[in-house]
Amino acid sequence: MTSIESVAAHTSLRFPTGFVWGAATSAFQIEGSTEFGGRSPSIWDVFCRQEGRIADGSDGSEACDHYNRYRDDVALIKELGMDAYRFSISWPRVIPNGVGAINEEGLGFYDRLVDELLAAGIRPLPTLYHWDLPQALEDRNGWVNREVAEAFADYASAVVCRLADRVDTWTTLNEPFVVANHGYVTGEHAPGRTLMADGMAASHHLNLAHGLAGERIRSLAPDARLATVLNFTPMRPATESEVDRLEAYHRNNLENRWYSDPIAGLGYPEDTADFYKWDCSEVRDGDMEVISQPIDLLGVNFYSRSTVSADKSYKAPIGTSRNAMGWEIHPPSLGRLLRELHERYSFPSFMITENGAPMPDTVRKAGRIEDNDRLNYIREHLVQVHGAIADGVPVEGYLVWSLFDNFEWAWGFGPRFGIVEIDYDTMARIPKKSAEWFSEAARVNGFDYGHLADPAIYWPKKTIEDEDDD
Ligand code: IFM
Repeated sequence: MTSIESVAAHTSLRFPTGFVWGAATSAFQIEGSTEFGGRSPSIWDVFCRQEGRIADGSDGSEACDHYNRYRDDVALIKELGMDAYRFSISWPRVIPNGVGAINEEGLGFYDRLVDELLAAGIRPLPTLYHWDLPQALEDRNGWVNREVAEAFADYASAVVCRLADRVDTWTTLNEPFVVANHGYVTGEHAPGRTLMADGMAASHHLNLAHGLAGERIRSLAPDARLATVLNFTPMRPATESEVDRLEAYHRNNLENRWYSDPIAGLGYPEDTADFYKWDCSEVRDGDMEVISQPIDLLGVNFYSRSTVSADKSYKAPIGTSRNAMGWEIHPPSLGRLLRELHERYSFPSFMITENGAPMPDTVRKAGRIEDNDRLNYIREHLVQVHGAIADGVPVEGYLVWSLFDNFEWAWGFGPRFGIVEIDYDTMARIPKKSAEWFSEAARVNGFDYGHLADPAIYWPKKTIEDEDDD
C-alpha cells in the first residue's frame, strides 16, 4: 500500500492506491431457486419450514432471484463502479449430498458467475461457506460431527479445482461464531439446536474445517491467497462490577477470539473454555497445527458493539443510536478494533468484508430511497477505516453489506440492508442514495468529509487504553 497523507488537516479523504471498493452478499440470502438446478435442501430450507422460526414466515425460495438474474446483477455492480464482489458458494448446489458426487449444474452456475464478473472487470471474492449446510450433513449431526469438517475440505477442493484459474483469494468460512452459537447454542439460526456442548464441539470443527480446507487450497491453488471471515463485536461491561466485567471478558473471548486466536497460533482462551465447561475432548493431536497455518487475509465483519451485563434483564440506556434491528451504531469501535487486531495478530492484511445497516428506508424522492442514515453509517465507518490505515493498519478494502436488500435469516425480509432496494413484487433493483454515494466514493477512491477539524474522530492510537467508551 502506498503511504497515506496525514488526515487531521484534510477534509478530503483519499484511500491508498488499490484500495478495494465492493459489496457482499451470500447465496441463501439472494439466490432463490432453491429447488432448481439439482440443489438439495440446506439446513436453512428445513429451518424456514418450521413454525415460528422466521419472523415473517418467509423462506429463501425466491429471495432476490439472483440465480436467474445474475447477469443483470453483475451489470449493475459494474454500473456502480465496484472493484470487487463478495458472494458465497452454496454447498448443497455443488455437492447435494454434502459428500460424493458433484452437481455439474450447480458448480456451473458459479463458473458462469465468475466469468461474468471478470468480463465486467469485477474481482470475484467467493466464500465457501456462508451458513447453508446441506441438510444431508445435518442429518449426520451437522458441525458437531468431525466428519463434516472433512467433508468441507472435499467440497472446497471441488470448487477450487474448478475456479482456481480465475480466483485470487479464497475465503473458507463466514462468521463461524454465528454458525456455532446461533445454530447450536441459542437455536435462533438453523439448525435450531440449543446445547452449549454442541456449540463448543461445532466451534472446534468449524476451526478445523477452515484449516483442512486451507491445506487443500494451498496445494491446489498455490498462488492464491487464503482468507477467512470473522465477525467482531467489541464488548464492554455494563457496570464496573466484578460479575459484569467477567461476563464481558468471557463473551469477548468466545465471540471475538475463539476463531482468530487459534488461527494465529494462540490456541483457545483456556479460562473461557473452563468458564463454558468445555473439556476440549474434540481437539485431537495435530488439529491446532492444521488450524494455525498462516492466512494471507483476515476478513473483518463489523456492525456494532455490545454492552454486557451478568444481569439477564439488563436493558441498554435509551438514547443510544441504533439501527432498525436495534444494534448500537458506534463507528469508533471499528477503528479501535482494527488497531487492536493489528496489534494482537501478525496477519498480513485485513479487509472489511461486511459493514452496513438495516434502516427504515421510508423516505423516497423521485422514486429513489433517500437513505441518509445508511449513507452516514457507511461514511462514518469508512472514516474509521481511513484513520486505522493512517495509523499503519493494513486494511486493503471495504465491502458494504449488502449489495441488495435480502433474506435476513431469522428476521426474514423485514430488515433492509441493501444499498440497492429490491422491490419484491417486481424484483426490480433500485439503487438507493447510499449506492450512488458509494459509487462516487469508489470512483474517486475517497470522499469529502466535513468534520475533520476534529481529529478525535479517528480514535487516535494513543487514546485506545484510556478512552472513555461513550
Ligand atoms: O446478513 C448477515 C450476513 O449473512 C452475515 N453477517 C451479518 C449480516 C447482517 O446480520
